[in-house]
Amino acid sequence: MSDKQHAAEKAAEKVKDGMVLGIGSGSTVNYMLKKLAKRMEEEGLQIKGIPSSKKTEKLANELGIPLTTFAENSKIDLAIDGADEIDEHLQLSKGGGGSLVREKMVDSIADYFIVIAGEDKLVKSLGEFPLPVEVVPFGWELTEKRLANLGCQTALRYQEDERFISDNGNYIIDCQFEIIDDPEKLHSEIKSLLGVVETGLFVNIADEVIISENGQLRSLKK
Ligand code: ABF
Repeated sequence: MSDKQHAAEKAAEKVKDGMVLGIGSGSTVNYMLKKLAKRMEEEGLQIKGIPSSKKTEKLANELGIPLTTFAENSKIDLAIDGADEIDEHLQLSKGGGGSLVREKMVDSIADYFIVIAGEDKLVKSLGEFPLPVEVVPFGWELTEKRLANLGCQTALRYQEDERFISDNGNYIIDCQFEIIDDPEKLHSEIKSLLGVVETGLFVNIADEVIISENGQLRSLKK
């Protein structure tokens, strides 16, 4: 079993009967969903999920996991999501899969948010992975210049030769900074730029990180 599957299955064990679960996105979360579906079948566990992407919604439907919306539930008991980078203060860089806006809306409202990953996602400082920033398509060229003025190399995201379009109908600009030594400050600076919808910096949102390294589980908490 891979490290990410190991961490994902451990997190799936933390889901309790009756919970409203925020479901992240990505391959690590997919392992968690499969384990959860198994628990629901074997133990009769009942939950309702709020998915953070259309891809997650599709997989949950295929696995028979009941879903709900913010219209029906304004509260999430537990959210479980992956990340692209995790620093020692539990600050995250996310959005490599392009779902950062919905992920942040889901993860930040949860009473408790667990990040799941293999050890390879742990970093001393964020920034090696280009920071995804979701922007409004209108005038994206201007927004890109504003981002570049903060001192990063920018690249509009493409997928199969087409501009990548997020689940919200927006573009993603990946921003390569040399190092992100103050995620909170950088997030505020980027958020204040006209045309920016959201950044992939998840600052002070994670409550716990479950990491697996060579089959050994570790939990990092705030
Ligand atoms: C989502 O999926 C993201 O925010 C992150 O970009 C990515 C992690 O993917 P994986 O679990 O496939 O490494 O959680």
